[in-house]
Amino acid sequence: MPSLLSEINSPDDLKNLEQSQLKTVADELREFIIDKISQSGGHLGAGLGAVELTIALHYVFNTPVDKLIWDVGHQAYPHKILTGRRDQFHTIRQGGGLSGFLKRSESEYDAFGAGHASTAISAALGIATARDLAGDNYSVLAIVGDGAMTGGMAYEAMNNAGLQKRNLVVVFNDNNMSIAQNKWAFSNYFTELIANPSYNKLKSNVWEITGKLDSLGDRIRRIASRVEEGIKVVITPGILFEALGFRYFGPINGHNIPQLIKIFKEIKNLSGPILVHTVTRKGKGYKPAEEDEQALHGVTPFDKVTGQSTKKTTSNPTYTEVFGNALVELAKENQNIVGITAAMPDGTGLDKLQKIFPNRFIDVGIAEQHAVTFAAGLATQTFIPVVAIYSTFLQRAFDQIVHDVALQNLHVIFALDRGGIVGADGPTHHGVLDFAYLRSIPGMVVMSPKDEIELRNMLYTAVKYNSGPVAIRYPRTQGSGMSVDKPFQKLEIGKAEIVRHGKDIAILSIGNMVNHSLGAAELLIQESFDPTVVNMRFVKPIDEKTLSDICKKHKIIITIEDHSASGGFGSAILESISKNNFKDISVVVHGIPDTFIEHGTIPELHKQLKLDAKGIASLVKDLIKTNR
Ligand SMILES: Cc1ncc(C[n+]2csc(CCOP(=O)(O)OP(=O)(O)O)c2C)c(N)n1
Repeated sequence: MPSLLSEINSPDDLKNLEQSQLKTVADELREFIIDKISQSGGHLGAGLGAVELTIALHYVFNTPVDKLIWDVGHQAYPHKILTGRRDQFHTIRQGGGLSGFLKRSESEYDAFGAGHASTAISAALGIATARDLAGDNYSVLAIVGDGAMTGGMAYEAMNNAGLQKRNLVVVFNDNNMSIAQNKWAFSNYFTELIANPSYNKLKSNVWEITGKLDSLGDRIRRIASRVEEGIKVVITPGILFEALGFRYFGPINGHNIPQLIKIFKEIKNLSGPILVHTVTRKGKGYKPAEEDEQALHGVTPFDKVTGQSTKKTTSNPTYTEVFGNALVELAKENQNIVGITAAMPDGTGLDKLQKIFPNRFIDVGIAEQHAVTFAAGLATQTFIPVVAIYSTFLQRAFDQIVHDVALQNLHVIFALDRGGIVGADGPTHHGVLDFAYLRSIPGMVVMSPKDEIELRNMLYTAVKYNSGPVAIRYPRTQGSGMSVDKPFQKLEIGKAEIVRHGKDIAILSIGNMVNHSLGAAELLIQESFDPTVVNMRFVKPIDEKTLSDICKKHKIIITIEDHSASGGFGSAILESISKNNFKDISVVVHGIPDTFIEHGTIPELHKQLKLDAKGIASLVKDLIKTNR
């Protein structure tokens, strides 16, 4: 018998099924996701937890006319499969394949693009406003996790939605987990409440009593005002949302399809802002993912039976690990060091600090803006905050870096992991704008290490610097595996290092591109070219002394960066050359062109962008030839 899932090519096919068949669809969908993601890797737990929710939403609502706006988008794999992308699903996150997040250009069912958290309610309210202005009539739903609810933007949007009173549904998908344990003050409250037997008994009574949902709000209030303290508990989960102008429904079991369908059908025709609180289990239906929600949030290919990764592990530590270990070493010596993460303790390597100095580790939730100003506050009191945030997510906190940190010249250290091309997560996650947004800020020091030892030394230098904000930017990859068992060394701020002396051309490089440039130099030497290679180390301040020497000895410079060619490291070199009036020098800036780069593996993308050794060598060769 053909599986039900194989017959579903759009939500219309789902709607043609009997409600009693949907449980089978859910089972098949889960199996399909586990099977495919075990081969390709990707986000696992969130999607498994949202299977029934997705089915119920597409069953009840008239998508794509009705709009589903998924927050982050990592939980939208079931949505992708049910909306015509089942047969391409095995290509997810691979070059040329489906995106791992939501993308308007990928499907008309992806009403709004995502990848970063806490944006869905704002986008949904914008769409709802457009609908009303155009005199249209369709439903708009934002599906938001409890992790995403730790981001301030979610409240900014709810506040505005509550005042605008437009028809808008927020489905609050509460699995009590972010990637790590969620840092949401209300989580404990909801968890205790939902687990409370008297609450559950009262709740089912209330559901029976209240009957029709369109009068639920008023009737619950009437009931609650009449009865004892106990029943008041029933309405309290909604108080937060009700105060913001939302009518609250829930909490309901987000794995119970009939219950989900019932509530969605009933709220569909209600007006005003509505919040449906569904309680789900991250990784639902797959034991390893249920048992270790954090580890199986995002996975590399794995063994379906054990849940263990099948990826061959090499022993080289990642830059993240090197950073995490170095920070612990430094924190042992300096009690003022405090590590701050925005919901990514493992991803940033701060979990190491958390284990050893839990008091000096703070996870602020998905709240990058708050993280930065919070760090600024700490820095005013002589603490040394190390704010470890992925380059792409720090984009959010630009004003906080400017206004709260730099303007007051506070000693805050920014550790930007995932600088440069990040691979499978694609354009929402590439960290290719950071040099530009950081170096434009007065007083900011911006550095990027060529290898693991330099990363350690940069962190050490940043701790000792004590004269204002410092940013260190490093890539997602593993290091070279070099021994880092060496004492820390303080670097001179703004001092470059010439790693190869030549005469035909100067290749000025930064960060992970220094090695690629050295690789290019090797290829060029084989063809009798003789390039100079410089590890500039600092995007700000630029080493003008070294640059002056380079300009005197070379006629051509090429700058290489794993960053947008516009406004970054190469631009800093050009500005410096222009300011100092260095003469008779031709400069080519090579980085990422003025376009968003899709997903693929890091080596594939570097190759495509001519940021690998071969690509750099070919550019250099052409330059030398045309300048002869
Ligand atoms: C601005 C921003 N910071 C950090 C992240 C990394 N991130 C991706 S998913 C996630 C957890 C989201 O938790 P939740 O909304 O509860 O969804 P769940 O995975 O539990 O379904 C985080 C922190 C992000 N996508 N965007």
